[in-house]
Amino acid sequence: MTHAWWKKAVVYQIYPKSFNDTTGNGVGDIQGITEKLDYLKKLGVEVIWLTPIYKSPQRDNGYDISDYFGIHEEYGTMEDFDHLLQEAHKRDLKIIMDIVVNHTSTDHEWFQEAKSSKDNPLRDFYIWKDGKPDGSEPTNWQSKFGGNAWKYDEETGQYYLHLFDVTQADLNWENEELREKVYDMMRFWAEKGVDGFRLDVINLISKDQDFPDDDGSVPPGDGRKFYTDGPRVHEFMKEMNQEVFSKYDMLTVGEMSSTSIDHCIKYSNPERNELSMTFNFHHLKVDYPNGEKWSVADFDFLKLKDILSTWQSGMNEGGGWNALFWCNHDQPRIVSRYGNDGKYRVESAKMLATTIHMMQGTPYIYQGEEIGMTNPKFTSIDEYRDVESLNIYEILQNKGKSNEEILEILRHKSRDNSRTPVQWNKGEHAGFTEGTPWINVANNFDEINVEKELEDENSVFYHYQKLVELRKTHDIITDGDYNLILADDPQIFAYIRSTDKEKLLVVNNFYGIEAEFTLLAQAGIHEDSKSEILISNYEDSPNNYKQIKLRPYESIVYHIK
Ligand code: TEU
Repeated sequence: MTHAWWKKAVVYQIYPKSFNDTTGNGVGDIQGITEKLDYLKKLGVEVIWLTPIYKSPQRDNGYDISDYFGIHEEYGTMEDFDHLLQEAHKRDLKIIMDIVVNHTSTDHEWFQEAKSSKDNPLRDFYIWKDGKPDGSEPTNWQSKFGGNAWKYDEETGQYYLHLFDVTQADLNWENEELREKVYDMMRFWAEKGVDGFRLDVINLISKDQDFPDDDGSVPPGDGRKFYTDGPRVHEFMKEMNQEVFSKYDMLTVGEMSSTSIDHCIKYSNPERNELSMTFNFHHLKVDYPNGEKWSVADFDFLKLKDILSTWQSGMNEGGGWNALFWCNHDQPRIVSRYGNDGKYRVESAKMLATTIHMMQGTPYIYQGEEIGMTNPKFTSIDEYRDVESLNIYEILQNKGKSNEEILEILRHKSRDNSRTPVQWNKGEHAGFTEGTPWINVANNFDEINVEKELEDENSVFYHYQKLVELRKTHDIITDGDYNLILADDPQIFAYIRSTDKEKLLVVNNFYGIEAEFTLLAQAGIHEDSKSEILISNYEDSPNNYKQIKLRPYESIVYHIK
């Protein structure tokens, strides 16, 4: 079967700030990425996604862009970027850029113009509203980082909308001229030769133009139902595709906040000409009791299986395409979350990797995940840098929570958990910088680092390398149907991938105690089928797949013909 190239690719996400510093200023840089291309080549990935490297005041680490055509000084220059792209392409590595067009930084010249007066021609590039008759905010919508989503501007006497930080003003997609400017900018990067785009919170760009208050009848009542997968979003995506994506051979992946399968099918079914694929986050909310992120709780394993399986089957049936992932720069480290970052760190990191990499879709590996990096377990609020974490600290304090209680929550939930520097070796600052890192390195770097991983043939790194390779050599991973088995088993996540000719049986023990796996006849595997183990995380996993005594976090993939 022939595939669009991105259906068989694995993407590696780089958060430049924390990747590799070559100048000693404590912040990673573009040259630092170029230096590590051979390392990524060794891992076997084909695509690199760079989170924003544009000019930015860095209130939200680059997701607050002040100039889409320039490079943030700490990261280097446009020449450095061109060099990186060239060196990547030399090695058959592709690069996709992060495009943030739901909002810009309030430092962006468009906003500066817009804010200067009510009749400035660029006023309408953003979303301005009068307050309610009593002067209060136009709606009760909440910012994703806490507090009301509207900010009053003294000079012009109106409010502007910011779904994220107060310095991230939402763009007005109803304005056609704005849309054209955005497409021009995208073409600029495409013309440079980048291979695709990751589109930040792209399903939030179309707002209900009535701007109603949220009456809370649909939880969480923060206004999201009026702008999530909003009224004109698919029209805008088609236009973007027509104006930009269709002119190049690109991978386009949309980050979809609080979305649904139906919408993701629409975004990613090739017949609709919108995007290549979508990220959704439902499987990463099974440790939010009653939808509350800012609390500490075990994850709901049955729900996790159900959500991932529903998306596997649903997207397949609707002709959509999933981006597969456990980790990114907004999520805590998966091994500290659904795995075990103590005694069974290596086993559970490998098990989690296998679980997601044997599914249908395009897998994404977030820097450090491939060596089983953990949450850093910071012990003071002074160690945190993330604007969301700092806001929440204050909000929870005002609600009466103690310092220790809040720190415990942040140790589990803060976005900074995944933003600590990549641990390259056991030298000073884990080999990340010769200066003072902008955020502390996790203190387990002498045990967990790239150098050590590369020396150990049983390391987490080589497990990822093998998973990436298997996707290239076995089309069934891309094409096979997905069927969950033992849906109610409280410890085992097992599923079968199948085509007419072959099957993969994927069996994972998600816990640190033994589990008994029995293959039932309903699974549809013939008695006399031949099998081999494709990958496992214990050296001596049993060949007989019908009855298995799984050890802690044991994970085995059988190839059955
Ligand atoms: O994130 C969007 C988003 O909604 C979340 O993942 C967000 O971080 C989380 O809900 C907060 O609890 C994207 C980027 O990935 C993130 O880093 C940016 O901060 C955000 O958009 C704004 O651009």
